[in-house]
Amino acid sequence: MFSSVQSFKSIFLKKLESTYGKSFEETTKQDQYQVLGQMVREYISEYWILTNEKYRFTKAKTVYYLSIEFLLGRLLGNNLLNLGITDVVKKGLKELNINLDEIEEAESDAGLGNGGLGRLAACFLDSLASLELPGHGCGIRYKHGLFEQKFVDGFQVELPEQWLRQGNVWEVRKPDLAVEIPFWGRVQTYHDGERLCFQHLEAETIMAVPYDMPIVGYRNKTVNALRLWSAEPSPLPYHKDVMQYKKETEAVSEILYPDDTHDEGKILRLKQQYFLVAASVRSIIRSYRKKNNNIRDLHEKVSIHINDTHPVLAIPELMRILLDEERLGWEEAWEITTKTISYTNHTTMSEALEKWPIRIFKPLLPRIYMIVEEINERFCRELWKKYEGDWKRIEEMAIIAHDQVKMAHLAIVGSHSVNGVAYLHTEILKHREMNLFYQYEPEKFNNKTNGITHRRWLIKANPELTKLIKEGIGDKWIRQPEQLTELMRLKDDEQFLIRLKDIKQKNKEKLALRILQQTGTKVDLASIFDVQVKRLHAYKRQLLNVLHILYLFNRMKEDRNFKPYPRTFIFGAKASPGYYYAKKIIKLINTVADLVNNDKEVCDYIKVVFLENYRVSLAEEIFPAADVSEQISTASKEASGTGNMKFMMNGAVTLGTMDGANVEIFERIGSENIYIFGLRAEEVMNYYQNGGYHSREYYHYDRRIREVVDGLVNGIVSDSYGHFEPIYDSLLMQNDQYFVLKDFSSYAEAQERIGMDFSNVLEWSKKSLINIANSGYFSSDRTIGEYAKDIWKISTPQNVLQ
Ligand code: 26W
Repeated sequence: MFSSVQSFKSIFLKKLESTYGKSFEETTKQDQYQVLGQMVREYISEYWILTNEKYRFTKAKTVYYLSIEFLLGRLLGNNLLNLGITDVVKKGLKELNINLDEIEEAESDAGLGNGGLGRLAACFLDSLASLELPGHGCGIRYKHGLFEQKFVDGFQVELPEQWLRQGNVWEVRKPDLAVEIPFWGRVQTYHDGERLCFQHLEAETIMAVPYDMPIVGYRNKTVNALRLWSAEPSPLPYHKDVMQYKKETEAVSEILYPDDTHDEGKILRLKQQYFLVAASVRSIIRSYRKKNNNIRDLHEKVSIHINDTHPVLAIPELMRILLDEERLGWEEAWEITTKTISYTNHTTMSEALEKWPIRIFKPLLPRIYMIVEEINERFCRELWKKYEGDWKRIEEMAIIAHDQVKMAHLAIVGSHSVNGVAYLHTEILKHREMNLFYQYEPEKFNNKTNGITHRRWLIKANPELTKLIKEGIGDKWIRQPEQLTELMRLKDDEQFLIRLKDIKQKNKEKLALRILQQTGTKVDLASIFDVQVKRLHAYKRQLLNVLHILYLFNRMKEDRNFKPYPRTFIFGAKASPGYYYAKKIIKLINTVADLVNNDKEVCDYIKVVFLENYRVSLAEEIFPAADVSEQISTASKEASGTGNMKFMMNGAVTLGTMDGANVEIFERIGSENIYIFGLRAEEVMNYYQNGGYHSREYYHYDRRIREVVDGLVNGIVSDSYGHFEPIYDSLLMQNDQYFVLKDFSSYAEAQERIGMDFSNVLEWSKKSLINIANSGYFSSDRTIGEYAKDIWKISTPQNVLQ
């Protein structure tokens, strides 16, 4: 089918016409996408079957990555790349006068995630398959992914996302593998001889139907699966009101919660979590049972990873199966469970730590609640042995306390490995946030610094740069990204540096076109493209960025001789619909954009662009075009960041705080190739503990700050729609929790250095090259290699069937 341009072309044409019953000329880009997608999926299925046979035959240990989010983005281009058939397809289409890029644009993003955590899961799947590791994802097939964002008068408006409107060519529905998940009802105990048994009665069941999506490895014939569960009514509902029952069931996989970090505590969310976990664990056990007969060896063949605490009910669910269905004893079941499960923490922000009130938990999941209670009791008893009399410690560590179930505590207690996502983050977990648990079981804790797949974020997103790198150092780095360090040989090669700069320039031109199309703003191609794209959060400090823009504006207005190096400030960010403050910041950025872009004296030097609906496919256009990467979170708050790595790999230079993985980027490239500013994590944490920060002093003593902050309320950036008092108040009345004013001057100073350094074309290009050369470490292949070896104990199976 893809063996030659000719055969591809003829099959494509025939299929196109037979599928749609119209002549080739009449088909739309969407028709063409659908048919090409189907062809690719068919091609994949052959390898999919072989991969599964290999796994079955070798009985290889398998990891299941449970995640409430998978932010995949588009799949066509990525699958073509990994299958190694991009060129054949591109050439064939070209002969038909079709541009592959346009077909790719007909695909909607699979946006089943909020941000970092969900995208990390997607990168991990790509790496697992590319490293030929037996590892599958388990998630929810939300009918609506993360909302579509529009700006109306500068305000964010959310529209329901509709990724399944045209169907999904990549998925395979497997109704024969559906499983029933019970909710509500009551638990009855009875005796079977000596044994106390439990029965869940009068439950309301929901059917979980799996849809499998192929995850294609990079040119290695490996195809793993992402199994997404869809909620449907059970065939025999005992309900009288069938319509009502249908609606309530389908609600479970209707929508992705658009909230990151704020735990809303809604029943539906807990339902989603148990739905994911119960369906996944049942299907994991079923597949284990097909190949193995002793359930006691489960942990030798299966590893279950929980991505943050959202799937933590996998722990009591596995216990339930081992106890109630397999009839093992508690100790035995517990040992198997903890040896099977491992857990990653993605945030230390207390608002994000999940806690469920017993009043919600217990009636919804009666049997699971009993098990959690017993886990808690046994755990507290163990603690008592070690810390007899230390009530306070035991209370603080308990899984159930003050009428709440603490999901992070359950995750730590019920797994054999707990990891953070960057060196600094893990240290903070060990020595602050989870210190009591670290004291109790230090050997559980470990770090796995995040990574990104260089296949999507470099090879796919930046083909020109990929070509240049190949010319410079060959292509070993494609399978071994750490080999990118070979580029260091070229750091003084002027010709190479010029070509690198030219590619950046081309990518900037492409992005400028997109900006013009979407916003009507014309940007200066010679300006610095200074980019901040990520979820909108107070701690990520988009505010610091925009206040600095206002400062540049003020200064230009008051001093006609002040001419900053021209800059285009580019933003992309969604705010959680209920996050009032974040939405204010969006309005502020849009208001500042209006002010700056329409000011005759300023707009030749500064432009502000806020791109709507930031998502994976847009990100792929943005990273390759960035000169400066804004990673300016309050130190200690950003667990890792992964955007920072995508920018770096595409040759942008970081302007950042010593936070998350920025610290590790800094360590690899040295201070000349990154712009570091602001408080360190230690200092921030000391201020939180001991006080001593008074934001008003910075307001009073720094005229730049005063003018900018006053501008929020005195009419400069306020308009008929709204003033920015809440932001003003957060800075002055609530003592600026995120140290925006404290870090302002060192940020402004770093920006000034950037302005000066950028004009030295060769020097800047060298920084860019050094960033690229050292980005291989941040490939998710390295990260997944570490998880596989240290946590999951899985390896590439022997290829038995040639
Ligand atoms: C309770 C709702 C909720 C939803 C999502 C709480 C917390 C989350 C996530 C933990 C938020 C998240 O995406 N965290 C990000 O994870 C990335 C991948 O590890 C890190 O790079 C980011 O620093 C971290 O903010």
